[in-house]
Amino acid sequence: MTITDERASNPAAGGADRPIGYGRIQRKEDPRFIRGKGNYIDDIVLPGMLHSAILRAPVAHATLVSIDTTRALAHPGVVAVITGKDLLGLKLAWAPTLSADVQAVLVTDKVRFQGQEVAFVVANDRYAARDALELIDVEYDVLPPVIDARKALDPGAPVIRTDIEGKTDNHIFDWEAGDAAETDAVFASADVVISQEIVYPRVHPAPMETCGAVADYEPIEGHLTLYETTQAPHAHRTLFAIVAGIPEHKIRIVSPDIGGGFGNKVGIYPGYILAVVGSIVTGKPVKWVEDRSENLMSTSFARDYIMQGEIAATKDGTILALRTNVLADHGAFNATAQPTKYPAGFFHIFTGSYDLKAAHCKVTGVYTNKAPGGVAYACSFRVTEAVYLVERLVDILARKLEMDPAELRIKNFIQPEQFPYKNKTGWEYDSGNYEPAMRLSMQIAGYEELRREQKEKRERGELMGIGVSFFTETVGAGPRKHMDIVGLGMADGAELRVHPTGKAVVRLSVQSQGQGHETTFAQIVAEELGIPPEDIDVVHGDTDQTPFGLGTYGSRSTPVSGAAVALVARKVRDKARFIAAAMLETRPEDLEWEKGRWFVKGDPSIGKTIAEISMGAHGTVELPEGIDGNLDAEVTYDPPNLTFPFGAYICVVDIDPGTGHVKVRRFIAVDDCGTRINPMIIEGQVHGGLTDGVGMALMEIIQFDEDGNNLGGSFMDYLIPTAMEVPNWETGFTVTPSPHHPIGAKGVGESATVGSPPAVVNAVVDALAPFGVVHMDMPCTPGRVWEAMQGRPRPP
Ligand code: PCD
Repeated sequence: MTITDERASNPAAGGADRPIGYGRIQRKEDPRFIRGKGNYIDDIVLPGMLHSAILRAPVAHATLVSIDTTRALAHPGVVAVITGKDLLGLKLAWAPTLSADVQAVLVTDKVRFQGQEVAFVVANDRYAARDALELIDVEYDVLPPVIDARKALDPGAPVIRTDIEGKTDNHIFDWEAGDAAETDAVFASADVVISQEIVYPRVHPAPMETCGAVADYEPIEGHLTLYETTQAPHAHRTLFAIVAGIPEHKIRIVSPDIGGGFGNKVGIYPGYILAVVGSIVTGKPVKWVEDRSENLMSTSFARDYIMQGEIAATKDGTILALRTNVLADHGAFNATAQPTKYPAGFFHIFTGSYDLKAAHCKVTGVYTNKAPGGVAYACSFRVTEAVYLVERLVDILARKLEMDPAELRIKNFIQPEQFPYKNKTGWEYDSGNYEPAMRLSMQIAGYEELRREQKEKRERGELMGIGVSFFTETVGAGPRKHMDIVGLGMADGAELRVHPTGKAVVRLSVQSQGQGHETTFAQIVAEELGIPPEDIDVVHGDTDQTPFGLGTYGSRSTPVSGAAVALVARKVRDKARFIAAAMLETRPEDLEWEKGRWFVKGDPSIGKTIAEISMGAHGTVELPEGIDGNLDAEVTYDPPNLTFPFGAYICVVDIDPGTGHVKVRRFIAVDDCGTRINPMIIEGQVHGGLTDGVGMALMEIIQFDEDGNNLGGSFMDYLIPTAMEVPNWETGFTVTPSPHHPIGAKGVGESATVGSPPAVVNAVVDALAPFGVVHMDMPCTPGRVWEAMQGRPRPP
């Protein structure tokens, strides 16, 4: 392991950057990954293990008339075929979702989206299972589907959720935040009002590894071991106990290495439950792994918000108020992952980074005949949608007022002395210092020079666009008194043991999917105790070995679990002081800490290192009253607030006037995630998120035809960016620590996905300004850009 202690101050950060625990060290998990020795779900092979496949509905909306499994059962190698009727008998046909709705595990009455689970085949091998799917005879009676969310509430629209007693429409919820009357009053007297419908289309997290599970039910002890691609092993265990009626202490969830989560692996999908049922029914371990199309068509989508947004401002560009009305397409079951009290997630952070007089938002959720989900794909619960809305609107305002979009933003920023800042919809931003971040990104970009270049090019008819965005994220959910998921408070645990020789193991309730937790969480302990990171083992992803906690999503691991780890290390340090005092025959209050050791005040030559203290604790030293013989501790951390990282992004695009093709020429990203642990990992997180953002802005969309056929069900149609489509990222940072986090860190994992789509679209629209284009909806594909140039913008 290369350790370069990155303690040198960073001029751009005003000298404040002091990365934690040796800073930019290489990732401890990478030797295993780059040698192909990772252990993913499909690598798990248990003795006698069976394989499975799911029959999926070919249509979006249909009554299930009959289903005949005789031919499939007779197929060689097939061990069991399970239908919805079988599940009804087991009371497992419907499972609770993360949003207090239910979802069909297998269809019993009606198909509600194309790709829905209809039957489950268990066989000796994968091929037999797949082949048998074609031998299941199903008769459907096709019904008219609801595909356009705008028509979901029309009188006479087909009712999708006939399973809900008394349901006569497709309405799920209405939710609002802010003060409507106050906001309307500000709008009524404003000099300038701009308004725009902005669509954030349906996209998919599309992680490299699809979802999968291996279920191993042991009938004698009644013990279930479930290997699963999950971002939240403990929450899944509790839900499985509730759904399957297996006592919680007899369930072990193991989440091994995960090939990307991005929110896709938060929910509980029918496939996981079916693997368990398959194992119970056959008495053998059962593996289920979905293919790419199954992943894109049936597991959680993200976004799908139709937003009508408005800004009220003065003539000189002071933003006064924001209001929006949103139609949220939740698909056939409301399975959105978010804290219970927030049906639209944290969308009400849509006031962004600006100091406003008033704000109001209303969100209406509807059912359609599409896959359920609405996951926080690389976004803390709808913050992506919120940031996209406000950052597009601010750009539209800048155009209207003929102001520079960066200067307009700077003029309206919440000022450093206003933090902690209470916004108009109930959030308290912990800390921020926005203008330096914006100015730094402008400096890296050479902003004025770019504008000059653009002017010249415009005169020559070339299409160059410069897009600015500024975002505030809302991560680290969340205080237990406000936030829970299906009744489980959003806290996280950490356990730390220092072994007699001074090596340590820290056990986490969160679950890495590639973010590098094995490295960064060891770094936090290293910072607090002075044990080198390579001597600290990080254990996660196994409910039998780790403390309870809600898991990894919404960039909450560092804000919540990272805090737990810092505090558990401090607990150990405090205990070590008593033991060191006993060893040195002095009083604890006469000792002073320096990284890695307690020493006698005034005589640094007399002291004990953590390793010596640990040996003392486990050895023969006489321990003080009330101190037991170990250096272990545990903590459950309930965050007092979320953390609010932020960033300033600038994107430069060139558009080919002949084809409408958008090339992202440059992208400058300045991020502030408070105290940084590992700058290299942070850069990796930012690079990944920016790539995601370019993908959504330019090419990714899950679309449907009018019959409800999914048109984005493979990587032939659902395009994701490669190295060819992205530029060399130019990153910078500022450091504004979180005042309430023990080490001042904020999350960063999703920041770039949140901040980059508006920067790219703002750049595209800026390039198209000569054509009078004020807005265009994502993805800005060549076809759509070309149509916009002809004055014919196409709705998604
Ligand atoms: N960090 C540092 N410093 C600071 C912060 C942070 O260093 N200040 C680092 C840490 O430690 C880690 C990372 O960085 O390692 C991240 O973090 P965060 O922010 O805390 O986050 P998390 O929790 O850990 O994670 C999560 C995220 C999310 S959420 C998502 S989407 C994505 C991201 O993460 N995903 C992923 N990133 C990533 N990466 C990878 N590789 N893979 C993946 O999958 Mo969601 O809600 O789920 O949608």
